[in-house]
Amino acid sequence: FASVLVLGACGSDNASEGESASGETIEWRFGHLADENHIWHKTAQKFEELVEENSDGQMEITIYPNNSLGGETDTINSIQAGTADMVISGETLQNWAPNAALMAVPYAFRDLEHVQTVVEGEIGEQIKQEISDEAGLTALYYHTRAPRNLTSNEPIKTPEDLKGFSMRVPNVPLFLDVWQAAGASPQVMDFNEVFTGLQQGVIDGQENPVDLIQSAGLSEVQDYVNRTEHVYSWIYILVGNEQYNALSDELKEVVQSAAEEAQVFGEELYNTEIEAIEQELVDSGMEFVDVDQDAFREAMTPAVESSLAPEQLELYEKILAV
Ligand code: CS2
Repeated sequence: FASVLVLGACGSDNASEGESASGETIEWRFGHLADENHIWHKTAQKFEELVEENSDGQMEITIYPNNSLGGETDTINSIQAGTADMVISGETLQNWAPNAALMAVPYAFRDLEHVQTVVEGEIGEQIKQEISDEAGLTALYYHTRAPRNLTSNEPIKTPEDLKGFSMRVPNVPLFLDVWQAAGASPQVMDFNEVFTGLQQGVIDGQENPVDLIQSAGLSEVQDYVNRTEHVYSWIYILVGNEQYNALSDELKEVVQSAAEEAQVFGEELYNTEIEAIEQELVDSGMEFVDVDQDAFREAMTPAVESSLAPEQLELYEKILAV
């Protein structure tokens, strides 16, 4: 009996399958806003599978799609409070780390190659560090994103068409500023409230990449995708600093290597899936409208420059110069 007690007491060398050194299974709750068919969810499942397998069950990750763990901002607050553990987030983090705004500045990034160069370089590292310092979240891997487009029930080709147009934006102060400057009436709303808002006519439109337009089933309540392509950006998969730092070095290594594999998995999934989504939206009744992108850029850029603080402007200039 004594030998069992001793073995049980030392834990780590003899933890039975599925227990960490402390003998407890570490459970992470991972919330995000996309649906189960989305690239982000499939990549999150890959990450989950790798962590659970390679930790010999010492860690369990439960993924909550469709904002079923709460909206993006609420989930960030829950992680900071310790009642959730992981989230997919990006420019919304500017509410804690101002320079996260640079992840999604209208018309700052030329294309996804430009995004990748920035996120993999010193600017990306600086933003990641600030998110850790100011929001208490550790970025594990990221997804580059298709461009954001404006959806509506009347074609919108220039900012002139935005008069009286009420639209939803995510909890991103910079987005409120630029869409107001362009002539729309933007309001903040959680992503999972957008469909109902459109269905009930509370809002006339919203803006998102085609994959999230599809994920939220917006073809049922929106007729047009106006190719503003106003934001190329990236988004992080994040865990709370405290949750991550509580791991043993061995489990940190398991999480890091799972994140590296998930990064590659997500990139491959994006490359194979994103092209088909536009046609799927057309097949479900949406019409893609070419717009005067220069007019939108000219309408939004002054608002970008007046909305950003000096340090953010410095990074903005650096991004433009990459
Ligand atoms: C989504 C989010 O809610 C939305 O519109 O596109 O991913 C959005 O980009 C968040 O603000 C990211 O932090």
